[in-house]
Amino acid sequence: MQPLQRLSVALLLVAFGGAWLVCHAEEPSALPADSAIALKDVFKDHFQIGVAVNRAITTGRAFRRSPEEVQKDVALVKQQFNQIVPENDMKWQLIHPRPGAAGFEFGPADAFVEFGLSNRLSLAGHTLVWHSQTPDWVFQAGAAANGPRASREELLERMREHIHAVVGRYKGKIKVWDVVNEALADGGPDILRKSPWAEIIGPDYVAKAFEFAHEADPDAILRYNDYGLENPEKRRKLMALVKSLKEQKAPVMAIGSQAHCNVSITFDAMDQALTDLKTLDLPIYITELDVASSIGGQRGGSAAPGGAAAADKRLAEAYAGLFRAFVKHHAAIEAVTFWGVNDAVSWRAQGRPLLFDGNDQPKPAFDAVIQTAAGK
Ligand code: 9MR
Repeated sequence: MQPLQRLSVALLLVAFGGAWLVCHAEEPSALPADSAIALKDVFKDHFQIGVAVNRAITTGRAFRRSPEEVQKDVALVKQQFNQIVPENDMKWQLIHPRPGAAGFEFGPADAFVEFGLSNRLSLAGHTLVWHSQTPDWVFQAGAAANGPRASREELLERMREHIHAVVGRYKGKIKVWDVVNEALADGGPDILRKSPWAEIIGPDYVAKAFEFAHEADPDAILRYNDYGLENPEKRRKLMALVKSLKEQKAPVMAIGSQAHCNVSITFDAMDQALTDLKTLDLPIYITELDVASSIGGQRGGSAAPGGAAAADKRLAEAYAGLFRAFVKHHAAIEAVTFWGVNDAVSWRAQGRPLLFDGNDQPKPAFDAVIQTAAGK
């Protein structure tokens, strides 16, 4: 700044004096220290950068976080991301808890859509058909609490009604849907897991769900979404399922790879996964990215050895490997979506698996990810 400019800035400050200072002093610092750098900008030539948001963020109402924390989380979403997905609010149990047309609870899902549209964020819907978080009545004859199971025809009709109601409501607003979630079996020879969907309808339930979603919104991109695709055996099943869906002429239009990883993940593992998935010739979305850095189970586990700094370093290395692979294959990847905005709200908070800490400050893994955009 030239001396003359400096002088005029100083005069301006004196002129607006107290009011300026009070105004700014009262605003909580909502942005990370280096607020100039945003993931969505750094990767704008590669893919969208998304985040799963919870109800506190979309409604602004404090839930497990203080009002100030929620305000900071909202600011971080707007600053860093250009795509959102609801972490829970479109799951059957929450959006359609009771039978019949009057059994829907659209309020929180509407709030998600409104939040996204008013902040010009791309919207993904999650999820229409899943073995988990689906009320028992869905699988019962007459939607009764107990009694015999529904027939194939009855369950297909219930699935059709649900998909038409949910996808139809947000037609033209939600551009991409996780139509079927986690249908693949873990381990064993079976391709599909034994879920009530598969048991009652049969293996074509997956194709049917895609047909119904396509009827409800012919312009929506319809994803098949699953986890563990870094594992070659699970990936083989995914590829068999998608090939079979294509043979059935089901409108499967994209692959969702959740990518709930652990710190042992490497560039090579993700590179190989993406190389294989690309042979399906469908766009790939990384839908639920996080990297747990604690040891132990998925949700918890003991503290990482070597303390926080060592854990931060390992996490940064793991994320760098992943993003180097994403950048290498960026032409096939539409979006990379993190499963939560920060460590405090993550479903596996103890594993501190995200790029921002519980105060919404960027961790070393954030810097490592940013570096990869420039091919480092
Ligand atoms: O993060 C979600 C958590 O808050 C829910 O309790 C849980 C059950 O609905 O689902 C979590 O999200 C899951 C996602 O919907 C599907 N893939 C695995 C995710 C992590 O469990």
